[in-house]
Amino acid sequence: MAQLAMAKAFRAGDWRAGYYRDQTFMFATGMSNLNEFFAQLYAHPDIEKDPASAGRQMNCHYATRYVHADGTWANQAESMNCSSDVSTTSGHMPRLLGLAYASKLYRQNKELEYLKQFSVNGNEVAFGTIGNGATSEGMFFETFNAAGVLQVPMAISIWDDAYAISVPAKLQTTKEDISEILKGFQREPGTNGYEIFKVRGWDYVALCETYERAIEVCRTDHVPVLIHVTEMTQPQGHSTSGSHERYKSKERLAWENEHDCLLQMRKWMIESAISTEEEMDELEASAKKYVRECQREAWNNLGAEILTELQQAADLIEQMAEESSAGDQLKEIVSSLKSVIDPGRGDVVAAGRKALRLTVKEKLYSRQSLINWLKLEDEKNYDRFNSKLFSGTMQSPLNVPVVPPQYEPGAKMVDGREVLNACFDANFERDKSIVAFGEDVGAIGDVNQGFAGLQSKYSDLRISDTGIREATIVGQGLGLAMRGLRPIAEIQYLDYLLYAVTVLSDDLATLSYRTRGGQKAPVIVRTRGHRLEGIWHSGSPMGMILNSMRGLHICVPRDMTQAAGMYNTLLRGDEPALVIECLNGYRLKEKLPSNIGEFTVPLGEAELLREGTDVTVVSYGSTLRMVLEAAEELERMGVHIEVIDPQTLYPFDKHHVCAESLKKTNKLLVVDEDVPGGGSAYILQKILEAQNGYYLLDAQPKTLAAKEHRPPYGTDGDYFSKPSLDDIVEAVYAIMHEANPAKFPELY
Ligand SMILES: Cc1ncc(C[n+]2csc(CCOP(=O)(O)OP(=O)(O)O)c2C)c(N)n1
Ligand SMILES: [Mg+2]
Repeated sequence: MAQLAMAKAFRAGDWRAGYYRDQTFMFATGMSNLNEFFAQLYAHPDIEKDPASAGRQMNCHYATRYVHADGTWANQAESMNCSSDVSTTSGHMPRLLGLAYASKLYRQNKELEYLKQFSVNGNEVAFGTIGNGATSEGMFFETFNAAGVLQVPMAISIWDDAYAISVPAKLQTTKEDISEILKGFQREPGTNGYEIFKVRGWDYVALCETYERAIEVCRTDHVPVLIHVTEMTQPQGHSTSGSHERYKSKERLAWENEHDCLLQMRKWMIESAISTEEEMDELEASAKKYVRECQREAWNNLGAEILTELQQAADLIEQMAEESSAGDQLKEIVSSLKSVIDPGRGDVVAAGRKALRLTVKEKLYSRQSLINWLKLEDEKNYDRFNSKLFSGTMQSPLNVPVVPPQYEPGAKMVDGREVLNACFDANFERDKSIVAFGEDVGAIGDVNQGFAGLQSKYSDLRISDTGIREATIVGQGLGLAMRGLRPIAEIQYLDYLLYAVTVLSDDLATLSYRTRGGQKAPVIVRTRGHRLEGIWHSGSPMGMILNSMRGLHICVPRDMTQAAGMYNTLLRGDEPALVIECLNGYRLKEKLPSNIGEFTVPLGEAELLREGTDVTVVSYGSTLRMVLEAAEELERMGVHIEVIDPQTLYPFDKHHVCAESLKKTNKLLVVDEDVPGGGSAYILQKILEAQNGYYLLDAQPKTLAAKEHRPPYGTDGDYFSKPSLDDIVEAVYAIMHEANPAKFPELY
C-alpha cells in the first residue's frame, strides 16, 4: 500500500535505488510487470523477457534499461528510471546518494544544460527504499549523513516490519525506532538536514498525503526526506527457507493478520464506497487468475525454448547411437535426458558432452555433427550467461584511438603532480560533464595537489571536497555516472579503498554484467598507493582488487605521464576503472607533453621498457622504477634483463609482449609489492597459462613480492618488508645462478 502511494509521487525522470520488496511500486509505475517478474523468477536469459537482468538476478531485483544495444544512452529525462538492485542489504545506499546528487549538479551548474536527455533542471528525485533491519548497516548511516550535508533530492522510504528475517527490532535498532533516533537530522530554521515523516503502512490516505508532501519539498527545494513506514506486515516468512511462525509470537501473528495492508485497503475501499464486497471479491479472483496465467506463460516460454534444444541434442545423440559401438549407453543418455523433470540448458549440454566422452575413440560422422552443434550452443550460452562484464560497445575505452605524447624541443621538466594537474585542467576545459570529488580534493586540490587551483577555476560544483566516507564517495561517482556525468571519485590512499570495496565489487563491478549491458556507470576511481610509510600508508593490495573487481579496468601507471594518458583514455570511454598512482612519484621530475589533454595510453598494451636477453622481469607501479635501477647494476654483473610494464593489470598484456620476451630469455621474474601470491600470482597465471609462457621456460618462474605482513613505519620497515633494490638484483641473479652456476657462482 505504501508503494502505491510512493508510485503516485514518482514521475518521469525520477530514479529508484531500492531493494527486493518493491514489486508493487514497480508494477504501479509500469517499470516492471508480471510477465517480466515471472521471467526473472525462472531465470529466462533473454533481455526481451527479463529486461532487468536477463535471468541473471534473483526475483525482485529490478532495473530499467537505459543503455541501447549500441552503447548509446536512452533518454532518461523522459522515462522512469530504476537503477539495478543488488542483494546485499543496504548495498544500494551509496549509489542512491549519487543519483540524488546528480539532480543537484544539473540544477545548479548551468553549463550542463546541454545534457537534456538526463535532466530537466535537476527536478528529479532519487527514491530509495530499505528494510528496517538493513538500516543497521554502516552504509545506511554513511549515506544518510552525506545526503544531509549535500542537501540533495533523496527520498528514503524505510519499510519497517519490525523484523529482519527472524531478528526483531529490539536487537537491530536503538529504541527500536529508526526515525526516532534519526530525529537529530530534522532540519530547523537556519540549518540543513532532513524532513522526517512517520506513517503507518496500512493507512492509505495518510500514506498518500505523506508522500505528496514529502516529495514536493524534496523535488522543489532539494531537501532530503525520510519516510518511515511502520506497522508493515509479512503474510509469509522471509523466504521459502523459513516460516515466521518460528519466530513471531501468537499475538504478533494475530496482529499481523488484522493489519495486513491488503485487508485494510479493502475495508477502506468498501467503507468509503469506492467499491463493494462483490466487486472486491471479483477483483481478487480475476487478479489471481491473471497472475496464474502470467506465471504459466513465462514458464512455458522458457520451457519451449529448452525443449527445442533438448530435441536437437536428443536427435544428434540418437544418430550417434545408430553408428556407435556404445549405442546402448547413448540411448540411455537420451532417455534419461528426456525424463528430466523441468530440464535446463545445463542438462541438455551435459548430455551432449557425456555422449562425446563415451565415443571419444570412435570416428563417427554423427559425432562431428554433435560437436558442431555444441559449439554453436556454446556461443549462445556464452552470450546468455557470461557476456557483458564490460559494456564492450564502440564507446569502450578499448576503442579510444591511440595518440602518442608529443614533446616540444626543450620541453619543461616538471614535478609529476604538475603533469596530472595540467591533464585534469585540459580535460575539465574540454568536457563540461567531468566532475571530481573526494577528501581534500576541492579547496587544496588533493593532498598531492593534482587538482591545485582547479576548484577556483571551475567552481566547487565541479571540483569538491567530501566528508571522510569512502563507500559513499564511490557511490556518489556511481550514481552520477549512471546519469550521464563523468565523475572522477577520489579515494585518498589505496589503503582506504577497503572501505569502498563493497560498493566497487558488489555494485560497480557487476553493473554491466547483472543487467546484461542494460546499465553502465563510467566512473573513474582515482587513488594513490604502493610504498610510502607505515602500516596504513604503503599498501599495495592488488590481489584483493584483481580478485574482487572484475568489471573494472585496473590501471597501475609507473609515473604521472602514464597516469595522465590513462585518464585521457578513460575519460573518452564509457567503462569504469580504477587508477592507482604511485604515492612516491608526485615530486619526481617528468617531461611535460605538449598535448597533455589529448595523448592516450591504450589499455591492455604492455610496454617493453628495456631490452635484454637473460631474464624477463615484469613489474608495475613503484617497483618498476627499482627494477630499472636494478637493471643497471645487473648489467655491470653481466646480466641483461628485459623489463616489461603491463601498464594495466586488467586487461593484461593483450598482445602477449611477455610471452614474446620469454621466447628470447626463457626465464621469468615477476616483481610487485603485494603479499606473496597476490598480484604476482595473477600475473603468473596470465603469462604461464593464458599466454602459454610455460612452454618457453628453461628455469622455474619466480615472483618477488613484499612480506606477508604490512610494512612497519620507517625506512627500515620499508627495507625489510618491501622488495628492495638488493632483493631485485639478488632474485634475478639467483635465476642466473640456477641456469649457469659456473658463470654465476652463489652470491653468499
Ligand atoms: C550484507 C548482507 N547481509 C545479510 C544478508 C542476508 N539478508 C537478506 S534479507 C535480510 C533481512 C533484511 O531485513 P530488513 O532490512 O528488515 O528487510 P525486510 O526483508 O524485513 O523487508 C538479511 C539478513 C544480505 N542479503 N546482505
Ligand atoms: Mg524488516
